[in-house]
Amino acid sequence: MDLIPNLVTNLLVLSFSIAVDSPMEANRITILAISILDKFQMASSTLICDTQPWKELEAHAEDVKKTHLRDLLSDDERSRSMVVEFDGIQLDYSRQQATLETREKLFKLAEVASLKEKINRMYNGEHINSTENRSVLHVALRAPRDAVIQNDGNNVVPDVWNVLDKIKEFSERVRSGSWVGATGKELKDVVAVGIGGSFLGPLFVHTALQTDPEAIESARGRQLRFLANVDPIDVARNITGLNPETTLVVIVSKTFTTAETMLNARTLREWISSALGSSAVAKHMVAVSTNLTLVEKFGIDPNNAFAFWDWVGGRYSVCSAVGVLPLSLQYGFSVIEKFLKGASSIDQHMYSEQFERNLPVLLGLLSVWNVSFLGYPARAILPYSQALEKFAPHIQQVSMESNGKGVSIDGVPLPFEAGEIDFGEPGTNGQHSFYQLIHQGRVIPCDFIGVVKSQQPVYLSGEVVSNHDELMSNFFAQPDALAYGKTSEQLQKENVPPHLVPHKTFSGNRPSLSLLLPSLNAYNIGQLLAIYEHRIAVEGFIWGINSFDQWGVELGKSLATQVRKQLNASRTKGEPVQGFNFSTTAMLTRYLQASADVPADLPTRLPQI
Ligand SMILES: *[C@@H]1O[C@H](CO)[C@@H](O)[C@H](O)[C@H]1NC(C)=O
Ligand SMILES: *[C@@H]1O[C@H](CO)[C@@H](O)[C@H](O)[C@H]1NC(C)=O
Ligand SMILES: *[C@@H]1O[C@H](CO)[C@@H](O)[C@H](O)[C@H]1NC(C)=O
Ligand SMILES: *[C@@H]1O[C@H](CO)[C@@H](O)[C@H](O)[C@H]1NC(C)=O
Ligand SMILES: *[C@@H]1O[C@H](CO)[C@@H](O)[C@H](O)[C@H]1NC(C)=O
Ligand SMILES: *[C@@H]1O[C@H](CO)[C@@H](O)[C@H](O)[C@H]1NC(C)=O
Ligand SMILES: CC(=O)N[C@H]1CO[C@H](CO)[C@@H](O)[C@@H]1O
Repeated sequence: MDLIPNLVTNLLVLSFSIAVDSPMEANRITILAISILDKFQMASSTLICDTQPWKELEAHAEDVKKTHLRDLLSDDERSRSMVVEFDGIQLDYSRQQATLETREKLFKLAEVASLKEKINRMYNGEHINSTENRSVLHVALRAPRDAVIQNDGNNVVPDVWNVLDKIKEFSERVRSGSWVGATGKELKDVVAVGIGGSFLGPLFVHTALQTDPEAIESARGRQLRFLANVDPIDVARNITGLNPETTLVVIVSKTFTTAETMLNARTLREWISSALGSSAVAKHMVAVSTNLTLVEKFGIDPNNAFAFWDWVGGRYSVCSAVGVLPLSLQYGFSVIEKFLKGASSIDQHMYSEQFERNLPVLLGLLSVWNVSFLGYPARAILPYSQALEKFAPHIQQVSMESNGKGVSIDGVPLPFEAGEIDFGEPGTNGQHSFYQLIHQGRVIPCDFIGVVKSQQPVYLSGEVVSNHDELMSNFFAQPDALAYGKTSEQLQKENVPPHLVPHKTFSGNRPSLSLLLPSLNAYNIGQLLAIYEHRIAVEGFIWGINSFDQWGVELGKSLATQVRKQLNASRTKGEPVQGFNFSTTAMLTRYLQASADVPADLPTRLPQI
């Protein structure tokens, strides 16, 4: 094992000894020695689970599992030190199955995982998306105008602001009615066509703003809709009631080749041109893409294409033109700028705050603790706000597509599970659905997200509390119900019939954390988004995986290509199904036979609803 380091040392000694007489050769030998050392370090790169802090945490978890949250929570000093506040947001993680010692050990793990260096490398534009040799700079998308963020030696912030300024100008023209449709009518309705990251993030923000008083005012008389799934039912549903004359379609696809998005785009192009003529397309369709050639070929004026960059991953793209364009058309740029500022505030906090007070870092480390040491694979995201209805579906993609990996960043198979299973529903709806399992079945750590001031306060005279206080009573009660549970002794004291005691017992000791936001305006929505984005990055940095690629989505796509070809060949030329295994062949054949009424020459037919 010492062979390589010895060789390197000898080479360096040699290079030193000849440095005066043959400086060129000496230089060459030094470079050789360094590159050998580099390769060696890569090959022997240790997995995080082989480090001492990881092993200590494993041993420590055995101790912590013996404690009950009831006892941990009786220590006020501990609880006090597990509340952190930043920029109006309060995080309480005292109901985590963790002691002060756990926290210290997690910080040690962060150190050996080089967490701080990895965060810095992300912000410094290094190519941390190594499988694709790209930097990961969604933080640049919301950086202030005068910030400097480098990618390959160029400051990208001016490029970001060029696009933001262009969006501001364009959205103002559409909203003021100076940009009109082909028949001279104002464009009041927007359909954003995109899938995955081009859909879930913008839908989350749109849904969250829909009931915010300032956003309501600025969106009066306007509609924003989304079209994601390639299922024709989605087209039918989402264009129902829209008039092409007053509709602007935004096509969102980085490469302008995403199969689902482009078929939906062609469908809406047909919907517009069959009503208004093909020359209407340039007035009614714009694009968010990096491929201007394909945009133009499609019939969209490349001047109406809004750029983003290869250092923006789809699931991290809501702060780029992907989200900012449709959302600004609906709510006006000034509202969306507040959203960007909220995210930027968390970006600066994540970058500069010490770990003890750093919300995303604490959240990320605690998630690793749960998943890797306590063995809880899932997480429930439970916002007590209907406006956050689409938050869990968005985080599902950010988290599961980022961290659902089987190998380390160096390609070594992981002997532990990375990633977590995210799901969730707003409370109190979730309470009437899956909370039973969380209270008495499996242990699923929960994120409770609450808001101090409702977007839509409602009071009824004569009621005990306001409607929002009623909602929040649940937000405060559930975490304690999970943590403390209810013992059989308590039930006996309450004279519960003995045969019901086991059914009414709650084991407790179920971890959760609580995040309390001051309100839910555009700024707070930006903060919440960035906290979760960074939390997920922290988890990936600790596990030592690449949280920024998504190779797992490729295989299904390429197999679908083969099926698509077969369907065309069978329908147009009657070719038998071949090249598939028995099961697929049988089902494809049945599908084709039972749908033989689909015309082979495909005359155009739009949804009829
Ligand atoms: C990665 O990208 C940089 C600059 O963008 C380039 O100089 C370098 O050669 C690339 N590395 C690989 C392995 O492709
Ligand atoms: C449109 O489609 C998506 C699913 O693809 C759905 O989530 C959304 O709510 C639909 N409706 C509107 C009005 O955008
Ligand atoms: C645009 O797409 C075409 C076809 O896929 C490709 O050949 C071309 O290189 C792309 N251009 C850019 C700038 O990505
Ligand atoms: C990383 O690179 C892959 C492949 O180019 C890309 O699809 C992904 O979006 C990148 N991720 C980020 C966060 O930039
Ligand atoms: C573990 O800890 C986090 C952060 O405290 C908590 O919110 C979450 O519910 C837990 N579970 C998982 C799997 O992350
Ligand atoms: C579908 O099949 C027809 C004839 O069988 C062929 O001409 C056409 O190119 C095929 N379409 C595609 C997109 O492969
Ligand atoms: C025996 C057989 O037909 N195997 C096929 C099963 O399906 C895979 C994936 O389509 C094919 O690659 C095999 O050839």
